[in-house]
Amino acid sequence: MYLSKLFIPITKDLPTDAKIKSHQLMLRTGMIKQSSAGIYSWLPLGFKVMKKIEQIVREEQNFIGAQEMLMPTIQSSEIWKESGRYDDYGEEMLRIKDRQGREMLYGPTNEELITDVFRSSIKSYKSLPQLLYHIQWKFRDEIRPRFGVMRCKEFYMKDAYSFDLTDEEAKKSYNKMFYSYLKTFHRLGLKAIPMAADTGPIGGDLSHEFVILAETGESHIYADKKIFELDLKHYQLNDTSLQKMREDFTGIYAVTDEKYEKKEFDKNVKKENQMITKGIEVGHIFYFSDKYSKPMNCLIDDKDGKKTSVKMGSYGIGVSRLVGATIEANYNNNVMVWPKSISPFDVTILPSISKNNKENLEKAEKIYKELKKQNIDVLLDDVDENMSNKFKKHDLIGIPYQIIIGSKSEGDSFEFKELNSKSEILSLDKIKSKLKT
Ligand code: P5A
Repeated sequence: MYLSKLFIPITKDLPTDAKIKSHQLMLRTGMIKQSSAGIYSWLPLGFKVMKKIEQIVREEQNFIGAQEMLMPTIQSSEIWKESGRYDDYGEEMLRIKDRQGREMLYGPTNEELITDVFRSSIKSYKSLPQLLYHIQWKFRDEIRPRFGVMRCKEFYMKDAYSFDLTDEEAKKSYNKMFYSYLKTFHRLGLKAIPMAADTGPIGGDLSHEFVILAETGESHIYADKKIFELDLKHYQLNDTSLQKMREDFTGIYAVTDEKYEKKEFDKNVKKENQMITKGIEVGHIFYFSDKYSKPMNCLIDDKDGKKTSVKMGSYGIGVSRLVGATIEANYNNNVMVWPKSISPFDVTILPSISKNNKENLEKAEKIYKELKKQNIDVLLDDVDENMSNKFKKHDLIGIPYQIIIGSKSEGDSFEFKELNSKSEILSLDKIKSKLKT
């Protein structure tokens, strides 16, 4: 893509209403555009990053055997009346009526809808376990939407639901998701800490939230640094190993302010390992057994032909929130660097261009074609402006590699820079192989 053709409305001014870095940057680089309070359009650059995140989430859900489907955004109030949550959910639920006067709502979450789908088709324990997920917009009429895409009214969520015969079996599904979440966040270049959590309006008595460290986070975190020494590589996708994984990760002290007690913290964590910081919740998993299946009469036959309520859990990742959260976790010294796995482009070419000299632009175009042939997603800055402005702009956009075509490039060698490190002069072949790894 040529920068001059890209729909990327970069603004020089600092948005006055944006309080945190990710919100400022997303507005300045034209990743999003607010449409009304807490509701955004996703412009090409922002949309590209979100889609990359979505794809990693999808691959890791598929890896543990979860099956993708798609449920609608608009739901009927009937099923929410059956579960008893229609009144409980309160003003966060956006309630609407269709032309027949039927009460509908824009789904804030899908426990009821998936239970309805499940009960109409699965009747026997023989079809269990099942893990289903979709990636879909949600709406919560947040009283104070803030921090851009981090807490908004309309947001994009991956939500998964597990169905098992017994509580014991259901915990195995819970462990699989726990593993999948850690792997997903790792691939996104994030250090996520699982923490025991309150269950709020979703319910149940077993729940973990996954929190990444960032000074601008909404939750305070008290944790043992040892949590970062654990390595997912030591666990495999089988029930025994995953149970051990959950015990290892949850055996290390890590709580948010809701559960923090100084005495406990001091007792459990050595002074030098104590970490007190802030974090952003990027995922949340729940086990609530028959909280929805019982009132909604979602029954299955067990081995003896006896009817029993299916045991369920639900598992959410804030896909749109992750775009902002990743910026918060990576922004440093006025420079943004996207993790390679989700960067909007793999590399950017920056030729020094002037009215009288188009040679560098021609070189850049040649390299552009070469890289494209290798399936490298490349952005060429063909805009006629001085290099210092170009660098400033690209510091905002945060593409991890730059090929700079100016006085230092000679023949087939070019200045190659990994953001936040020194540049080096490399041949195009070397550059290609660096970009491929
Ligand atoms: C789990 C899946 C649920 O809704 N039901 C289905 C359960 N959990 S949750 O914790 O309420 O939300 C899951 C994740 O969605 C993101 N999120 C938000 N993102 C942006 N704006 C919001 N207002 C918002 N609310 C929740 C979070 O990442 C959360 O972990």
